Amino acid sequence: MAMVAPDLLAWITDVSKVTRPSRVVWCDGSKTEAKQIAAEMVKRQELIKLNKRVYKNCYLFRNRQDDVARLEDRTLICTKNKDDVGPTNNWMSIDQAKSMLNELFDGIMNGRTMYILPYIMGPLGSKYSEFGLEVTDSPLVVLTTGILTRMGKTALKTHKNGDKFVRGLHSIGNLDKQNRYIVHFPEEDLLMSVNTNYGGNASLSKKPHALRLASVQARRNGWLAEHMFISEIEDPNGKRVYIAGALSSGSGKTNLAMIKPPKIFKEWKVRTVGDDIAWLHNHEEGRMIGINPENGFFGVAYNTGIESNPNILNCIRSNTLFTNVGLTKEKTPWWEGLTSTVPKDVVDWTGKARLKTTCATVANRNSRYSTPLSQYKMKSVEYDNPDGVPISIIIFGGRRADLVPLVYEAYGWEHGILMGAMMRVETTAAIDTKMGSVRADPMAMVAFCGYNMADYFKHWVDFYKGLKQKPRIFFVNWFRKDEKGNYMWPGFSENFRIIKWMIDRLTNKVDAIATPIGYVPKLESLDLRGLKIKNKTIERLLYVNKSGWLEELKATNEFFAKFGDRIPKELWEEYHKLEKRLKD
Ligand code: SAT
Ligand code: MN
Repeated sequence: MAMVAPDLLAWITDVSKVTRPSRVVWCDGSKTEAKQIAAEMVKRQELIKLNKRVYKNCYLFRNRQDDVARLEDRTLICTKNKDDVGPTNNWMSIDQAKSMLNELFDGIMNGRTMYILPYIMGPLGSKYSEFGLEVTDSPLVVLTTGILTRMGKTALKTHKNGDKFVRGLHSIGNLDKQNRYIVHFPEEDLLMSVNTNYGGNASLSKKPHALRLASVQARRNGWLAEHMFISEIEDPNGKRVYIAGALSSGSGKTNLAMIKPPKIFKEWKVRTVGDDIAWLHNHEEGRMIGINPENGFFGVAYNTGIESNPNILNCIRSNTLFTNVGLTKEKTPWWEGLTSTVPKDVVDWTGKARLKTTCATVANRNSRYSTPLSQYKMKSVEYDNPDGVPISIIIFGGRRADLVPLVYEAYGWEHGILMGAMMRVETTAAIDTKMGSVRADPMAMVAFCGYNMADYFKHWVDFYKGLKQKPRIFFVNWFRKDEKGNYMWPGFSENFRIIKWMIDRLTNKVDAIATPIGYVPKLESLDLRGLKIKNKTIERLLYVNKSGWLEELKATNEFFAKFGDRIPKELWEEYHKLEKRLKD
């Protein structure tokens, strides 16, 4: 490839000396290139081409069975001072990590092709965007990065010799789980991942760059890198509001970003700017501005269907790469929720026939689709706007079977930040760990904040303080269950009613009730037309259980205690105010 800046070449030379690939390919990001790489994979039986009549230019990839989710205990952050990463991250000294990795990467690409992927996170020509270079021996990563980022020639041109850039080195290795590591060196913008091939572990532009490294840079430079979707809501008069929401992985963040309002709101439009990551800045005029650094969606396929996300179904009918879903006889992808009955003769995500399998589900619970944002019909045109969009509402939320109301609103921004910092949620299939246990996941960032979370909370406080127009902060929980274990709120499209309530709150159109934990909607202020739900159920969904919340505060106290005296005083003040309200 012509015109490669000397600093990029120098790094590639260094990396090649260690990994010793047999072939080096600079990726140009073209369709032809992706097709050719896919064709080679199909020939090697690493990839399955799907039925082109119904899934045009779509493929299925099966990850190895022990490599289908992020691996948190093998995710390391290496810094000079251990305290800088804090108790929620795994630290290793830079020297120890480098000597371990040098050994693991030694000759690792022997006999393989090394692909070089220049990419930018964020719209072309945006001052908020960042350039990175991932080196990988995984053709899967090439295809995924091609869909999820702006990758190739155009990206390469934006880099000038001497400018900072993020360096990512990845190898599938032999997928040895004992030696599987995802390692971050935030002080030198360096990422290394080995013996991995699953999405967030191997595609370094996504969580490793756009969140873990970016969060560190963001703190240094006065912005925020967040695990948030961004959506554009247009009311019947054409007025647009942008909301950003942090929900833990596997809690319906993508579905919420793409929500289709129920019939009675058909004059409202929801368009998507991003579904997973938001970079938030303080604009010169004091508004919060957000961009989506990505260029595609890496959504959970399992349980995605006409009810949970009707909008995405068309989008994933072309140019989409599926991972770990089932395969029908007609060579179409299948997962639970796509249709109501399991197709006869379907092969499960491990490649086995239904009758012979030991898998409980046809698709893996963390099966995914990678699909280009540009072809999503309900995208906001602003997703590609270098200036970003102004954010008016921040949402936090996660999966909780009890305690946390359907929605509540912060009394003020400091209180809102505490709400995010106190967030505790049930774990999901997105991480390689026990599902369903409750853990602290502040701002849905516990797995993605690249530095000490106490400092992160302080940074949130400082950032918000600097905003002249402060977005209001809300908390949602779509996942409350009754005694029988049934969901009490219908969720999906109906969640739009809650979004609408938030928007009405901005203009003080609707009333709320002050409770110890924040404002909850007055029953009459929720637009429930056309929804069959008992008032009693809504009341229960909005009920604030004081003793339960005092228990929750204890858990937060224990969590905060892990950070010693580093938790900012603003949060403690809010904490004590909340405690007092609960005890009164
Ligand atoms: O981390 S991934 O990007 O693979 C998916 C997620 O957990 O959000
Ligand atoms: Mn995510």
